[in-house]
Amino acid sequence: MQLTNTKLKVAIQKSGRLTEDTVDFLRSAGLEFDSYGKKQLFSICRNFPLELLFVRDDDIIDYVNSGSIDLGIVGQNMLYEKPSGVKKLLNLRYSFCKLVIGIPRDSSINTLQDLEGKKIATSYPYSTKQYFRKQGISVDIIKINGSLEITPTLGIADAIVDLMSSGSTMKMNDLQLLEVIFESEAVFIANKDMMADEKQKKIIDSLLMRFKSVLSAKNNKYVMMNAPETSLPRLKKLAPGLQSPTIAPLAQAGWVSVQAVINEEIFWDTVERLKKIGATGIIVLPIEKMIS
Ligand code: PRT
Ligand code: ZN
Repeated sequence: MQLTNTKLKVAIQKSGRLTEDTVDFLRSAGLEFDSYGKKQLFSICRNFPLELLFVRDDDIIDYVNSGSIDLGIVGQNMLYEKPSGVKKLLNLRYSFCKLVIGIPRDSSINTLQDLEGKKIATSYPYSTKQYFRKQGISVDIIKINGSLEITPTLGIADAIVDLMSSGSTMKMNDLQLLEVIFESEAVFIANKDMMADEKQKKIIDSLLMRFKSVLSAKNNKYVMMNAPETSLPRLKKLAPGLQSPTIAPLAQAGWVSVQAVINEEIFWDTVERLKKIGATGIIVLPIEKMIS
């Protein structure tokens, strides 16, 4: 894209669980910027009108909401916890986690209703309050900033509401899952007034196009194979799995070469079906970008 005078600022987490995947994601979208050291607060994109600001994840929504930073990448959990006017532009398909209710394995609590009048430790007081209010269960919420998982053992709380990804922290602390409150992943957000300015909108649209092309590339594989000509009718029936296949004759009579894109979700299923109808020499390639 042509460099313009308009430059947008995007806030990303300085150092934490989102950082590495976010930097990788931005780089895979073709953005060139220097790696940053612990003390560095920002980095300027060399090939796109963008400035990256490295901040604590808790502050990203506030900065973007106030307009002091135009864009941000943050966990959706933060959007739920801090209701604001910021606009979610895109789910980024990494940093998956869930906000869950965890209870001690040996606890007498078996259902949500058993939590009535109980103490719940959490770093997500707003989401927790909303959830229990909706369920019509009254609980005592204790805001704790770290190491929630030890609060039941210390007798500070009867249950916790915390983020979980692999589940190993809960397991190691003899906690078990009672309920999932919501699911979360990294999201791309913008100040609500961003799209009103033509120049800014153009930059955001261009970024969104890059981001979407990275996401669809991740979601698809490119396959090449040889198949007997007689299998073509059945191969075409696989068409929903094979996006717009290219079919060309091979030098060997009665055989064709097929090239197609297969969606990751139905990849193995489709490959098995292809083998059943006689496809051989199946080669699978990753796709770097997919622009529609
Ligand atoms: O310093 P700063 O304030 O920027 O960072 P932070 O320490 O507050 O946040 P950080 O880096 O821990 O998390 C940033 C974001 O990563 C979160 O807002 C989520 O969107 C996302 N994320 C994804 C997670 C997890 N997975 C996660 N598992 N954030 C936290 N956890 C914690 C959870 O709280 C628990 O302590 O990891 C532990 C559980 O992990 P498992 O794998 O054992 O289940
Ligand atoms: Zn934080």
